[in-house]
Amino acid sequence: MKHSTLSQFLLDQKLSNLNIDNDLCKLIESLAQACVRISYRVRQGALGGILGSHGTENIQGEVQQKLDLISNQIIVEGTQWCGAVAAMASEEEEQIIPIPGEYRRGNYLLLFDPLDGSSNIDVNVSIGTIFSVLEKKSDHEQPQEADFLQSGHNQVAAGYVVYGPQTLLVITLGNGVYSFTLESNTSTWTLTHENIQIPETTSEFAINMSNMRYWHQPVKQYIQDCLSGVDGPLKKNYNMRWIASMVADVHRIITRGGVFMYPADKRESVTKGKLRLMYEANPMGFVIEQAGGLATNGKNRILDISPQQLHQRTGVILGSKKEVELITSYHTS
Ligand code: AHM
Ligand code: MG
Repeated sequence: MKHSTLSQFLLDQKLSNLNIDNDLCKLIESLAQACVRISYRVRQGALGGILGSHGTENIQGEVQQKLDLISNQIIVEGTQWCGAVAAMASEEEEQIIPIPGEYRRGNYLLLFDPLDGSSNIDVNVSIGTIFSVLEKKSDHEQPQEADFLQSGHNQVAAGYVVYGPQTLLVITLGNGVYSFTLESNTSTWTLTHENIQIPETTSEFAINMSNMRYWHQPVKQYIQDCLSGVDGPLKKNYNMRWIASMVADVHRIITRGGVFMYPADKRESVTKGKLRLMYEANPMGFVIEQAGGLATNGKNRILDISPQQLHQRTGVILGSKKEVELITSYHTS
């Protein structure tokens, strides 16, 4: 494999794919650079005064951590000037974020969860940034919320950065999944994994088991059958992992297979799911499918859901193809 930098990789992609233009490359590069700065702030920890709650709530009514807001600001400031973005939307902001008048406005819509898994910041467990890029399809000079309400299959790029023992950027531009490792001394992203493929089968699931009493029957039954191991209908023993950082759980699945589930359940706040369609499910769904896996809400393909609201939630079941098909069969039988 050629250990190219992110810039070299994007140039190669542009030369071989007519759908990738200069503006998309500029957007990805400036976003990746912003994530270098987030990575630095994450690593400073208590020394940088970034731990703890900010004392405010986001549109979902969730408490915002200091690092949620710092990361949000770093991404907005790090990408708004690049000339490629029409407008942005963030999990942490109620309204869409316009591009200030002094900068050129491009044709791409950037959506992001600046710091996913933020309950893990203070306990020093892997966290991440998730992003999704759409094209503005309307003639609106100033993009509106409706411009963002496109199904996930329209994404032109998506991915995540995981701030873990290594800082990795995992990205798809619609032709496979690639991963870059950050060399922090030189702030360089170097291609380290290409054409990533998720194993089709698995015997590892990820779900927050403490919610079992709220689950609907298909999820309860599937997990019950997993727990029955070789003596049950699935005739194999399962292992379980739950990091409570979607980026870290998805990255494990990208690396060695598995399924990740955050289904809709009977809790009032989770009737439509917990995770956000536009900032979490769609970008992760795109990455997972591009790596040969599947992403559904139990019944429908995530990427085919037609969004009605910027901050809408969805159930999520994603990962190894055959296991997701199996879980889907529990929902349809
Ligand atoms: P966040 O965007 O507020 O950080 O919430 C999303 C996170 C996911 O990373 C993770 O899979 C899930 O919430 C964990 O939820 P729970 O604490 O209910 O297990
Ligand atoms: Mg999140």
